[in-house]
Amino acid sequence: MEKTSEAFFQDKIDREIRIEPKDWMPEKYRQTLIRQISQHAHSEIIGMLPEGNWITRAPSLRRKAILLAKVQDEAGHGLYLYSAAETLGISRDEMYEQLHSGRAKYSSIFNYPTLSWADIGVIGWLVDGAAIMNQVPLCRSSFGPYARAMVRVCKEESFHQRQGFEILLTLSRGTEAQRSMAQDAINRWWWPSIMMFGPKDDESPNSVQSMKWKIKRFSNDELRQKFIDVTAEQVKVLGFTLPDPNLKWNKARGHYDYGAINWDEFWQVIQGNGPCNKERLEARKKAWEEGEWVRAAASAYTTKKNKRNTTVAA
Ligand code: FAQ
Repeated sequence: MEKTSEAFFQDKIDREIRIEPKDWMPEKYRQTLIRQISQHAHSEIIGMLPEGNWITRAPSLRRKAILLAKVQDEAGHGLYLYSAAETLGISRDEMYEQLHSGRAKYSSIFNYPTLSWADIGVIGWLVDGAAIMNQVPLCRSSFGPYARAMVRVCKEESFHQRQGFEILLTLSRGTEAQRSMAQDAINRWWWPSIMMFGPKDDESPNSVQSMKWKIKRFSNDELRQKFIDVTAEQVKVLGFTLPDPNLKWNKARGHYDYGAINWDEFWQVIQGNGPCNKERLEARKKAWEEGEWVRAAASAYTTKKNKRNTTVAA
């Protein structure tokens, strides 16, 4: 019997051959990637807002320079990811429109406020830490442009994670007030950070197909468990605690057990009802509208330059 295009495609995936933009792919594979990569890109761009809030208030010039560089890196990640999504046939303008109209999702985590300087340490340690746990396997994702973009993103994210840990280590050796500020930030960010991995496996509609297509290499719960196991050890070095009385090493499972996640909160946040959803979208829309003249000037300049080059060539 002759093999269908779909069977050839799955066979390539099974043999670990990367799919490139010009290769045949099922429409659903293309749509799944557009959804995931654009959501990822939007997360990087919206993710600049909570930290951007602290650039002018960072406690020293050194801390300001580091934070500025980190936020700039996130912008770069957003741009590589938009480029990767464009190879699938969607335009950047369409992706922005989906974000601004509220049709596209972005990571739940960026809908929480950054209330103190310690939050910047915790975002680096927990949020970038969770992002790395999720993104390292994406370096082996079946779609070439996504997998290649992830290699650089992950290198930069691991620097971000260490800078966050170092902020917390410094606070842990500081005054009582600094220690309690850091513990408060950990208490507020812990649960939202473990929600970043997405719904539990039996409530994750996309996981089975995405794993068959090797877009995802591990399930949401597997990655969440790995992150909890690593973080439960790291927090001991800092001398702080994670706000979960049920967090206990389970020798038989070889993993930490953990308490119940508030899934109602997670679904509320991704449906637009988190503490900062409205503020975040408003900030992006405002930046888009106020940047209109820059886009117009850049495109007028390109037209002029191309015209001049054509005249010279003629
Ligand atoms: N937030 O069936 P699943 C970062 C949605 S980057 C919002 O499990 P899937 C760097 C999901 O889209 C952080 N929505 O979905 C940084 C789906 O919606 P739909 C972003 C979520 O795709 C650090 C529905 O729920 N990273 O932090 C979330 O198989 C510091 C059902 O879920 C990525 O995007 C959520 N947490 O698995 C930047 C990584 N979870 O459209 C600045 C790439 C799920 O079907 C500062 N993405 N949803 O209605 C992925 O790995 C996957 O897309 C998952 C979700 C694992 C997020």
